[in-house]
Amino acid sequence: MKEQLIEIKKNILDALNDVKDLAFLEKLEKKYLGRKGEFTQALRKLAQLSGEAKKEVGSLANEIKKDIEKKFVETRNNLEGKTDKKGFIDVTLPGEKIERGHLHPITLVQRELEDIFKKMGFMFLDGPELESDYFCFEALNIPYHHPARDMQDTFYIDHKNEKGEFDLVMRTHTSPVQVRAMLKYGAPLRCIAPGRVYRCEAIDACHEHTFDQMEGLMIDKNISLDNLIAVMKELINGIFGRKIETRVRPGYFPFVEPGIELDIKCTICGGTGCPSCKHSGWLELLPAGMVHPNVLKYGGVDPNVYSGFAFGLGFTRLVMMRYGIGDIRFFNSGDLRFLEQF
Ligand code: FA5
Repeated sequence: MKEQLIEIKKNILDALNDVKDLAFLEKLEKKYLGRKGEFTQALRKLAQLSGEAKKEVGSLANEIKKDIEKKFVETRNNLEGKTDKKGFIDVTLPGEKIERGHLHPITLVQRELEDIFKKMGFMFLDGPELESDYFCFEALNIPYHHPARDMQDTFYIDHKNEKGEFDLVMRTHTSPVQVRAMLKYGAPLRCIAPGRVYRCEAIDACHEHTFDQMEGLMIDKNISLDNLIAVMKELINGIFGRKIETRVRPGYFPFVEPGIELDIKCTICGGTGCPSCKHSGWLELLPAGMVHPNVLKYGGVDPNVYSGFAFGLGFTRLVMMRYGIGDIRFFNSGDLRFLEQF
């Protein structure tokens, strides 16, 4: 009987080596291990043995049964594309796609802007988002009780100085970097400082409470409005790669004199009016001006020797116009359907 069991085992293992599909595997399983299968029938004969012979053949039969079942499981796993415990990998299976991250549209345009400004000799700076009242307003020619503070709705942090005044704010604009840069690097100076700013704002298609700006500053001898307009044109042409209609109007900011506003024709509606441009056809994008002498002094730069211009690009709005995004609220929404388009 021992020989018979060994013979059946050999036949089963040989047959399993040739299995090509699950249907055939199931047939074999039935043929050998089913109720009327060859191996099952052979085991039944064990009952006719007695004593030592029954013990000996019984233990061999158990061993063979385990081997056969193991081989059946392995064969089934291979056919179903699973790996066995030894780490078998079927290299012919198609690979699994690994999701890759990508850059946010703001970062993409920021890199383009950095390329444009690098060519004009500007360096890139960073400033703190939690800013002192001094750098955010005071050093920009906006004293504590000046009504110009109301132009920017501000998130104050619950922290007061010895005079009992709130002295820490989430920066409302990137302009504090102007004075920080002058104090650190002196004149002459060319820099841009992109970054996040915060305002207690009523939200709509073109206003967010958290958005990006990019400050620009150039200080040297004999800098004039001509230099400012030339740099602004370079910026607009570089980003849009085509002619975009612009208009310049006077603007008021306590830290520049004179101040201007450069608007671009809305690229979403082409100027006919839509929610992104508050139905005016124009988008306020680039306020700028000649740095006020008081601000130069706060930065330790002599206004009798140096002059300079500064601008505060509405960065998030520029990205909207660049990609034709009709609603600013998409940027902070975290909605992958939006983000995955870039
Ligand atoms: C300023 O923040 C000045 N610091 C800009 C400046 C710098 C002027 C240097 C002169 C010299 P304003 O508050 O206008 O200015 O904001 C600048 C730009 O930010 C706007 O033109 C607009 O494009 C964008 N902006 C303003 N508020 C919002 C908002 N709530 N959501 C999205 N973009 C905004």
